[in-house]
Amino acid sequence: MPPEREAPGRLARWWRTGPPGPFRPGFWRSPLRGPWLTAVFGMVLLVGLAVVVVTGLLSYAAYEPRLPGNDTTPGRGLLGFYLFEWPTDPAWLYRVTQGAHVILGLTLVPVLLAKLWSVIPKLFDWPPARSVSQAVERISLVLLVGGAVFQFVTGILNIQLFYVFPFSFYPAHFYGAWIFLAALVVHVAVKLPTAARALRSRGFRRELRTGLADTRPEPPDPDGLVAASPAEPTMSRRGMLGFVGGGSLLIFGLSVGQTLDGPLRRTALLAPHGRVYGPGPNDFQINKTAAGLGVTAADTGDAWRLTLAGSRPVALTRAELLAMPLHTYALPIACVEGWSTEQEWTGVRLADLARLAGFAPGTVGVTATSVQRVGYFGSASFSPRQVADPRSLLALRVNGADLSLDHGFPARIMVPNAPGVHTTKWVHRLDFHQELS
Ligand SMILES: Nc1nc2c(c(=O)[nH]1)N[C@H]1C(S)=C(S)[C@@H](COP(=O)(O)O)O[C@H]1N2
Ligand SMILES: [Mo]
Repeated sequence: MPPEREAPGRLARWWRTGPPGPFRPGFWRSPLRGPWLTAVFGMVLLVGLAVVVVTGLLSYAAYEPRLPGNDTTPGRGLLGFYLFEWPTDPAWLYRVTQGAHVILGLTLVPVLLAKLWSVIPKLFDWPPARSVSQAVERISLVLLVGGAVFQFVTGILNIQLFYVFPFSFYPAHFYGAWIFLAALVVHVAVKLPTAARALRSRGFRRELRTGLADTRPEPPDPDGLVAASPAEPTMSRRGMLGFVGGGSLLIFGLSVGQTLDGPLRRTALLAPHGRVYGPGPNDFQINKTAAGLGVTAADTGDAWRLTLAGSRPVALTRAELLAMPLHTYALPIACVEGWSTEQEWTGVRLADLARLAGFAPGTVGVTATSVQRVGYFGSASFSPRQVADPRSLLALRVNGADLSLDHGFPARIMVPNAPGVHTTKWVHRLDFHQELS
């Protein structure tokens, strides 16, 4: 036979059998893979990720992105449909929602990896598409898996303060969330019946009582998760669930301390924020030091004034501020990175400063600006409701001592339930204004 007639035949055969290795059905041999195991991991992820998604969307609302200068994702468009005025009560709410977002996200990493492991043969399905609907499903899985991996990787890099990605975290994590969420909704709608059937196919308790000797593969399934030629088990399903659950528990235990005050904070070995940061009352965590942001003694020394810009501009020295009525409240700093700490802040009410600038509290928002000249987060805007809350302070002291330079001396914003990023340090200017959106 002439070679030019033989070539298409070989190609056709190659196409039928697929490339060698992971594309061949016999390649994946774990006897534990199967729809039941995948469904168990899937259900844990579904519940956990629902909380991570909701707390993530709440975090965006907490940033009050409709106020001037606050939006880190200016092109949000319709994606801001759910925004609402972020409350000042309870003061600890963002501490809890953002702590849950980050710690639960970390805790789910082993489950996510196990879920991906359990379906990995599907990644090598051959031929690439048997029908149009199957092609669409596979493309949606690229968005689902890609979206999940992207969200976890950017989130974890951000909380580790590794800003190695060539884009800004906030818009990337925000848009990534919506792509992932859309793919997740489609995936759940398509797979829920299969997952429910799979979960009913074996008893969970019974599985927990089954040791290695009695571990058998699940019956062959139409999706081809179950190995065509399974190897001998080296681990029971119980062992697999214990391994993954134990990994999650370990990560939880090594990160939950970042939201606790007191000695247990040191158990947060996975968070780079549990260390000791300065003398006595000012000994609590600092991400950004004054030196790191180029804030000098000249910026914050005797020449420093607080300017109240408004209908009646006023400039105040720190001594004049200290002579005003001072109030003390225990308020948390709750960073988007998940760590938080409650301290006792003393300062002048933002409402009193609004009055001094000629405004009735409740009628004006405020933009606070730092002396800082480089880096992000040098200013933040607050709603009229936030300004009017009696616990909203321009803090001058913490835990009975003057603020240290690294904690924002001479003056720092503290607003109940505001995200940490808005507790602006080294404030030298407050612009009161009526704008709200
Ligand atoms: N001027 C200024 N204030 C700032 C920041 C900043 O970078 N510059 N960081 C904010 C962030 S992100 C948090 S979580 C809190 C606490 O950060 P710290 O640990 O650096 O004090 O301060 C906020 N205040
Ligand atoms: Mo932060």
